[in-house]
Amino acid sequence: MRVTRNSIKMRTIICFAITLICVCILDTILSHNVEDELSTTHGFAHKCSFEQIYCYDDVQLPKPTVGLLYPRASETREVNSLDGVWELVRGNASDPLQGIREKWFGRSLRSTGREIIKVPVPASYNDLTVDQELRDHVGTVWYERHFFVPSSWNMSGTRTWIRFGSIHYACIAWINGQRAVKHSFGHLPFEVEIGRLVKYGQENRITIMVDNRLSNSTIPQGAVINESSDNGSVAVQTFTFDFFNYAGIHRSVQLYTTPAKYIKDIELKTQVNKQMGRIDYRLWIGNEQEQDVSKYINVKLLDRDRNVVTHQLNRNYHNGTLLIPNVKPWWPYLMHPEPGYMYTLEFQLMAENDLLLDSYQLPVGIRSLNWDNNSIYINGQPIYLRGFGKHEDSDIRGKGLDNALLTRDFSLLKWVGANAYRTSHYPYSEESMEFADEHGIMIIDECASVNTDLFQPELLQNHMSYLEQLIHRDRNHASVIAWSIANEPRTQKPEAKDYFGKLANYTRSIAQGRPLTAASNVDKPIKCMMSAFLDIIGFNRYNSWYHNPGRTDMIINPMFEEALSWRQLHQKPVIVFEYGADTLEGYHTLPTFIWSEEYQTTMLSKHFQAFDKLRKLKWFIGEFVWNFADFKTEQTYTRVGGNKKGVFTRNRQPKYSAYLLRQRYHMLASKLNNASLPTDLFNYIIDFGL
Ligand code: GCB
Repeated sequence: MRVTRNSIKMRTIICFAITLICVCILDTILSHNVEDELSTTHGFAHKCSFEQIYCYDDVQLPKPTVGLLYPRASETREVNSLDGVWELVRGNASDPLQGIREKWFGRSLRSTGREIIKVPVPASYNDLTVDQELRDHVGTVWYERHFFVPSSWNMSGTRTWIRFGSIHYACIAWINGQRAVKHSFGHLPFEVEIGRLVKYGQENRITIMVDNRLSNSTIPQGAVINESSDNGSVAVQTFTFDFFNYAGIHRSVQLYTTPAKYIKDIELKTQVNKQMGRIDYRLWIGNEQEQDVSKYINVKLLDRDRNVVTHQLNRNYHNGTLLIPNVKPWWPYLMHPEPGYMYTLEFQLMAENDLLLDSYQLPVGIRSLNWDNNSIYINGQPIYLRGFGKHEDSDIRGKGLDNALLTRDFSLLKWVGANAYRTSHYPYSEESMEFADEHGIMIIDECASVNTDLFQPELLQNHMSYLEQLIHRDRNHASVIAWSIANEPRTQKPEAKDYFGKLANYTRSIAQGRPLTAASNVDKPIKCMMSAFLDIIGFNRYNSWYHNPGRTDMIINPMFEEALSWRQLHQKPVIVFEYGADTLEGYHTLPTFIWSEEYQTTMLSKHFQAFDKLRKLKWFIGEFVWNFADFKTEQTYTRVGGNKKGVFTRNRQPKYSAYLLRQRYHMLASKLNNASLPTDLFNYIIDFGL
């Protein structure tokens, strides 16, 4: 909890409430039909009276997602990327839906006469240019590009799809002027079959309207208010979360093909028992209603060197089990000499005449995951999490996928000896999930509910739907060890109890063998209306920063006492999800002074003492520094160019504290898992024998 920011938060919350009604009325008048199109709820109607606004009886459970396998080329599939340079037109901030009324999607964006900006995809659009209005834009922007679809894809028996890794926040896409798809959550993929919309062997046009506005029912929440400026009334996006509201086409856009009858979806569950590995798989077949020509599936498990380890021919092509003697289990980094061991599971859907119908390869790490009231266990071993809260954030590209940055981040994570991170405060890219699998980095996978307040039924419906899409996307990743359902929701409010009770019940029913957690920041555990529904208790606490700034002598006891009181209340494993201090790189003070590199280092060291006292009690399972790297926030007088609590700079160079943290994390791995220490962990100082 940030004591110094309470007044800002109160003001924002009051604005939220007052302006909510205005925004709704204004939007209804302006754009009723289009808002219907962009709405994240589906014909939601609740019958509760005004006094009972938080009645969730009419909230419908989300429909299970089926499909969305990550596009991978195979003998039967092709993938063409639409990443590259697109054209962008900024919508009118005072009339966000003008482009829909005027049907900009029906012709080239150039013909609107508006300024065209060439922008890369994937990237956030905000920081690409020197235009402040584009950076701070509220409302819609329009993207367009032309592309070819190979004529070879125009065969009966081939389906053409388009898949978007993530667009923030809501969007509608048209192909050659015809509506293809709409989607409303940032950070999650969606796709649509487009064979009926494209011209094969000819040029096609794709137009996408992206709307970055957040409301009281979006995940995360926000409110658009109108404020007077020197140029008249302007729309301002308000929110309480502490990161920049980057927007745009954030992840790759891909065209791909599948055969008519194809492997539509795959679900895996893995276990390890002594030397024996086990994979239970379930397949969904697309177009099954057509005359049933499929006969069987060939399932092959390939090791890292592409040798076939196990092979199975299964006449039941909906589910099956593979047993793997002498399995190489998936282990977290520094818990085993060969961490992150990934196999490849190949499924071949075969026809009666032994012809190959479809083929898909899925990377798989084989491991067991269990938990009880004291710990989480991987392959039967209790784990201790050493890690970070992170952000997808970097200079210029914002939240745009950047494989170079991912490579650097994973290299730093391993250098510093971390074995885990939380995807604070939204799902990270599918590419990063593969990096995590391969490097043995454990993931607490968080949905985009940040600082959730105003717990109305529409929000719950979206929240459940968001978690459903997240769990569907990430369920097959060995690295995912828990689902985080929220960060710092206002759980001291009585209405949070029913809300989180319903949310946790639903999420547990689809949790794919992972525990539920969340990051709480209430000042006393007893006040939290959410934590009783969780399997792992997580909390955020900024002793010596928001609490008692400057006092590094007020860390060990409060941290110890707080963790203990969470434990005493719930008898569940406890983890600290956030602690930290803003630190200006290059600012040094002796004795330590707040914001200096020395202060951050001392603050970490004091926390280590509290964590070691807690570790002795056996139910304390991890420590996550806030944050891995500095990141951009909205403009406020509490942030100098963003949040500076990174142990690394925004440009991914170490601050002074990184060296201390590195010693701690590697020595924890050595103590708990017999990992060998890096030779450069300590610099040579003196030979005491001389
Ligand atoms: C928190 C939030 C995180 C902020 C952090 C801070 O509690 O979870 O999003 O960035 O505090 O530095 O204020």
